[in-house]
Amino acid sequence: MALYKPVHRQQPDGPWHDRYGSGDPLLCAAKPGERRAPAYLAVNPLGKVPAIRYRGAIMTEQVAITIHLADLFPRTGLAPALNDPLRGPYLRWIAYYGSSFEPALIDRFMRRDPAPIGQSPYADYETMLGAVEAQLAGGPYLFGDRLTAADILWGAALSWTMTFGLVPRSEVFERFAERITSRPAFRLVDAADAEMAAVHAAAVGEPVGA
Ligand SMILES: N[C@@H](CCC(=O)N[C@@H](CS)C(=O)NCC(=O)O)C(=O)O
Repeated sequence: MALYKPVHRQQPDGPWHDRYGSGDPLLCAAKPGERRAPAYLAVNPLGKVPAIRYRGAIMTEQVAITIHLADLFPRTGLAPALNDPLRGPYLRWIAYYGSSFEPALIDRFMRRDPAPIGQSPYADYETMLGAVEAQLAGGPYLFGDRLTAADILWGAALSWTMTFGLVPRSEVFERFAERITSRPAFRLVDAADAEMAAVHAAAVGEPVGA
């Protein structure tokens, strides 16, 4: 499986190539310039990350990628099965992320009013976020004790949007984001990101984060 993500560039011989174990090079779109270069626009014409290539098929859109990866690795238990009553709510909250939360977030970031309620995909910001908070209030996860890929998506998103002040640091959001981002698997990926960023920075002779 090839992964295209923000921090890194092509590293076919790097340790991650082996770790993903797919025989596919790990391709990365590290910098805005690289994301708009023809090679990456052939992957995603929007120049956006993430994207994956799995068995020759390119896939973009984080919501779809989340669903697909969780389904591909059933041993993780992160995806309710098709006949599980939780499957519908699970898909609902993953889709809500892309269809309601993100448009609202961008309007908030741009200090724009939402479209009139009948046209806005998310009604209004407070209502949109209030629904997320209500869903999380019972905890510890979106669906009580059951951890799913939807939690991973939301935990990461709430963590960074609170950091940027776009989502208020309510107790419910903070507790949930901390619960997700402190998971050993999450920490492992964070460490891997830092490791790849360092390798990338050394390869291009730039400071990390440049
Ligand atoms: N519609 C895409 C949007 C992804 C997106 O907004 N990606 C951002 C990072 S999270 C990006 O690539 N920004 C960098 C850029 O446009 O250069 C999805 O849902 O996956």
